[in-house]
Order: sequence, then structure tokens, then C-alpha cells
Amino acid sequence: MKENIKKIVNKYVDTYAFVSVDEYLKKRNALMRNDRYHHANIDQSFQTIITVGLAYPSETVKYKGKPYGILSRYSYGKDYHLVFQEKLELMTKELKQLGFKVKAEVDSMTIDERFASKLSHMGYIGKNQFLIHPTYGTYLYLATILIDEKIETTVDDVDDCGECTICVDLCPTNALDEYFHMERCISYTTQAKIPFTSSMRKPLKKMVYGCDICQVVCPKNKAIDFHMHPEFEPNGLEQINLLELLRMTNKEYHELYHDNASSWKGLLVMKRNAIVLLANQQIKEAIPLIEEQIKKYVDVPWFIETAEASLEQLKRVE
Ligand code: B12
Ligand code: SF4
Ligand code: SF4
Repeated sequence: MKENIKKIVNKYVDTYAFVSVDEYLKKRNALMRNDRYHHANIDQSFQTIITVGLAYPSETVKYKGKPYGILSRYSYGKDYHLVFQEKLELMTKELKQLGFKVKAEVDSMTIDERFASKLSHMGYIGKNQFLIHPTYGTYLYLATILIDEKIETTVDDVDDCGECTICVDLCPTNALDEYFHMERCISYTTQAKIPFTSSMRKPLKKMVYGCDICQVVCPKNKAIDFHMHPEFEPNGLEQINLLELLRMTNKEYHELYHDNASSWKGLLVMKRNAIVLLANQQIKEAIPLIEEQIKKYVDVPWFIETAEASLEQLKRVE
């Protein structure tokens, strides 16, 4: 039966591995962390988690210069949730035809995907917090498939970071010091509806959403650049004129970005980030546009606070 399951999964994803639900629950709950996966709860009838991965390219677009902002590499092209979802549906259908009960998810609300992938020996969790795969490095989207079949697993040796601390040393906000400080991570702040302090604004120079530094600097990613899925290639939306972004309406933004992974928090978050970048890029031409946005979103405190601070900064530029 394992061979039949492997044959199906292998058709749709670039890598996969297995871990028993029992082992996952025991080890995840033993972490004793106060997070949403602690005391993880999975339907008793499921016996195995199939961890699956889709590789995406590491190559980034050439920066056009000011007044542009770039998206993080993982959000180039079509939203990986949509790409994965289609494949998960096809796999689920075929596995169900074999008589299994199946539940497949990407960015699962029930399963900590990196932890499950690590336990399945798909790779190891690096100091940059990524699941690092021996072939695809960190450039791998993850998902999981629960199945009501016990599948024996073979354990391969996995790698580790050793003495390397490059990502920890080069993270611009010290988010990787000792443990992962989510609230310092640029990937988190550029998605969060919170006001930015000056130390949060300062490192935002050309990335308008997310951050790739701890992937780019990682030696485990050396020479890794797989172009296996055309959906994850640049489509022109990954580099944004920040002045145009400020002029955009919700409707215009949605039409352009509805199937891009960066759009899930909405236009206002992107506008807040754009304003911070425009101030750091010293684009004085943005002043009237920022003033207009402040008037328009006067009822949104996290937006106004950040926009006003950036405006002041920009007005001080000689
Ligand atoms: C919420 C979330 C975020 C949040 C918070 C991240 C966080 N706390 O981990 C934010 C917005 C910051 C974020 C950022 C990014 N994310 Co994210 N994110 C998630 C999501 C939806 C849940 C993660 C989560 O809450 N994990 C649980 C918390 C408690 O984990 P944790 O605090 O990191 O602790 C883990 C480790 O530190 C380790 N650990 C800690 N203590 C101990 C102790 C022991 C003894 C052991 C053994 C292990 C261990 O194990 C813990 C469990 O995994 C997952 C999808 C999913 N469902 O898993 C994607 C996911 C992790 N993200 C992903 C990506 C791509 C990113 C970004 C690269 C996006 C970007 N470029 O901007 C950045 C990377 C930042 C970074 N350096 O990690 C990918 C990672 C792929 C990979 N190969 O690893 C995932 C898996 C999405 C996917 N489906 O592909 N993310
Ligand atoms: S994504 Fe950027 S800010 Fe977040 S941990 Fe990595 S280097 Fe630091
Ligand atoms: S940069 Fe070094 S320490 Fe960080 S994840 Fe890569 S190998 Fe590990």
C-alpha cells in the first residue's frame, strides 16, 4: 500500500516524507510552548502525516531603484496556497479512490508544518527557523496530508547548522538572537496591523513586504535555484512603484493582486509599508500623497501613527 501512496504523491510534489501522528503529537506537545499548536489535536482515526514540499526559485528580480519596492521571493507569481491547493485536491481525490480517509492542508491551522516536516526527516530546522531540505534548501513551500493508514518510515541522517551563525548575525532586527522573536521579524511587522516604531521603520529600504535575508545568506542555499513550476516565476507584480501604490484604490489593488500571496492583509498594510519605504528612500515628491492618505484613513490609528512619523521624517530631508 505504501508504494501506491508514494506513486500518487510523487506525481504532484517535489519531495515528501512520512511521520506518525502519534510521534508528532507526543513531540509537539512536549515542546510545552504557549502557542496555537500546543496540545495539538488531530482526529484519532488519522495515523500518518505525509509532509509534502514544492520547490520555488531563489532567483530574484533586478531592483529598478527608487521609488520601487519589492516583494519577498516567496510571494512572486501565483499565491503558493492556490498552487498547492489544486495539487492537494487532486492527490486527495486519488487517495480517496484507494479507500483512505484523507485531510490535506497548506498553512494548516492544525499542524505545525515545519515541525512535522522535521520529524518526518524531510530536512532539519535551521537557526533561521526554516525547514532546510538537502536538495531544495529553504526554498520549499510546505503542506501536509493526514491519512488513516500506518506507514513505516525509514530514517535518513539529517544535517544541522553546526557552528554557523551567519543568519543570526546578519538579521537586521536581531530577530534570531537565542530564539525566534516574531515581533522583531520584518516578515511579521510588514504584515501586522500595528504602528511602527522608528527601529521597525529603519531597516525597510527596498522590500515592501516580507524579508529574504536569512535565506539569501544561508550557505545551505548555495547554488540552489530550481525553476520547476512556472507559477512561481516573476509576473511583473513583484516590483511595485510605491507612488502608484499610494494612488491605488482597493478595487484596482484587488484586481491586480488577488492571487498574490502578499495581498491577504489588504491594501492598507501595503500602503503603510510603502510610506515607510518612501520616507527612507527620501522621495519628497511623496509628501502630498502621504498627506492625502492620512486624511483618508484618519480612523485607523496604526496606519496614521506610522504615516505621520514617516511624513515628519520626510519633511526633515534637505
Ligand atoms: C505564522 C507563520 C509565520 C509568522 C510567524 C512565524 C513563526 N512563529 O514561526 C511570520 C509572519 C513571522 C512568518 C514569517 C515567515 N514565514 Co511563515 N509561517 C507561519 C505559519 C502559518 C505558522 C508558523 C507557526 O506558528 N509555527 C509555530 C511556532 C510556535 O513555531 P516557532 O515559534 O518557530 O517554533 C518552532 C521552531 O523554533 C522549533 N523549536 C522551537 N523550540 C524548540 C525546541 C525543541 C526541543 C525542538 C526540537 C524544536 C524547537 O520548533 C518549533 C515548532 O516548529 C507556517 C505554516 C504552518 N502552518 O506551519 C508558515 C511558514 C513557517 N512560513 C513560511 C515562510 C516561507 C515564511 C517567510 C520566509 C516569509 C517571508 N519571506 O517573509 C518568513 C520567514 C521568517 C523566518 N525566519 O522564519 C514557510 C516556511 C517554509 C520552510 N521551508 O521552512 C511556512 C511553512 C509556510 C508554508 N506552508 O510553506 N511566518
Ligand atoms: S526574515 Fe528577515 S527579519 Fe525575519 S528573521 Fe529572517 S532576516 Fe530576520
Ligand atoms: S545561515 Fe548558517 S546558521 Fe543560519 S540557517 Fe543557514 S546554516 Fe544555519
